[in-house]
Amino acid sequence: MIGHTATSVVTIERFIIEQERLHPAATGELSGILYDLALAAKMIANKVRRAGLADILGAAETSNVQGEIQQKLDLFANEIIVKAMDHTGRLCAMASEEEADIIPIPETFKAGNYALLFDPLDGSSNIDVNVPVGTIFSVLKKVSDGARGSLRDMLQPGREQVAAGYVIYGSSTMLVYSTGQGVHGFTLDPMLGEFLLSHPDIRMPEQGRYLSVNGAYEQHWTEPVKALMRRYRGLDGKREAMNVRYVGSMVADFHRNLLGGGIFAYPANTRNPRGKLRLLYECNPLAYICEQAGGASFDGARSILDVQPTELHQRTPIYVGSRCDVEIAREVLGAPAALSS
Ligand code: FDP
Repeated sequence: MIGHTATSVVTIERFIIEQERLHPAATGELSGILYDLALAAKMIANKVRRAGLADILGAAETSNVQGEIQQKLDLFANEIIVKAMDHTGRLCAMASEEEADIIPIPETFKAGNYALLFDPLDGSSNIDVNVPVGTIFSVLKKVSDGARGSLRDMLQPGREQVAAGYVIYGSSTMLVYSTGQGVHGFTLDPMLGEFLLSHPDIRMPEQGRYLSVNGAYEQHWTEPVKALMRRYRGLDGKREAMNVRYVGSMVADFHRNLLGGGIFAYPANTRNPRGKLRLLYECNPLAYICEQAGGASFDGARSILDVQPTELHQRTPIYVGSRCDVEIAREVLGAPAALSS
């Protein structure tokens, strides 16, 4: 682990370079992807910050721009990421929650050795009410044979991720990522326009305080899921009650639980038997971060990271968070195998 003193200012660029030096065989390609994502995050943060001004700016700008700022921020974020990444020669293809098919690298640009999957603006229904939203990303190594990427590169289990992370556009903008050597968080200094290391080597508490779940679906949960939620809330007398905190923006709920301890759950229910959240764009990257920070993940049968994806926009039930709290899910939901770390 790299030692930094409290007074040393470590930019994300310096941190990535220092991490890269720990791997003599590294080509710098993955580091380049992370810088490019940090740049895209700054551009999206800039748009998100102005979202609340849309009505006021409307007086000075065209109504088209006004509409775009407010309603199409997720499409803007999508375009920002695609344009920041497609020409770099580092990616073989991309996939986005906003697009039906994989996004090829244009023939005019060189293709690289990595695939990028992302949710450009998670929780975007919260934009209008000034609640934090986020960007989530996952990086996989190219495994297909052709010169350019294919669906096969995208449909790899989460355990194969070589990097994953998220950006939260909250009271400050933070980028949190892992390349498999712990989880590190950077806060955007708006005056410098730089992400600075603020949360080195984040460890998730073993047992958490917070339960993040949308209780409005209780009537549609199965009996085991109802029993599990009663356990978390201390209603069966078998554990201390957790505090229920649900923002409804997965990145925000996950981020709070990562730092404070807790579990985020989006169970399957009778209306959504496969859950709601997307395996490749949301669940895999956050499960990877969580497990890297000492937490765990579960889909009702196994770790999220062990699920073999079969389609790009696959959904999955998810329980992700503090290790002991996820163990309880396994115990109560009766999954056969022990969780892998
Ligand atoms: P949203 O629909 O606002 O984009 O990914 C989808 C997501 O938000 C998550 O961020 C959030 O945790 C979840 O859906 C909220 O869904 P419910 O409203 O069904 O609870």
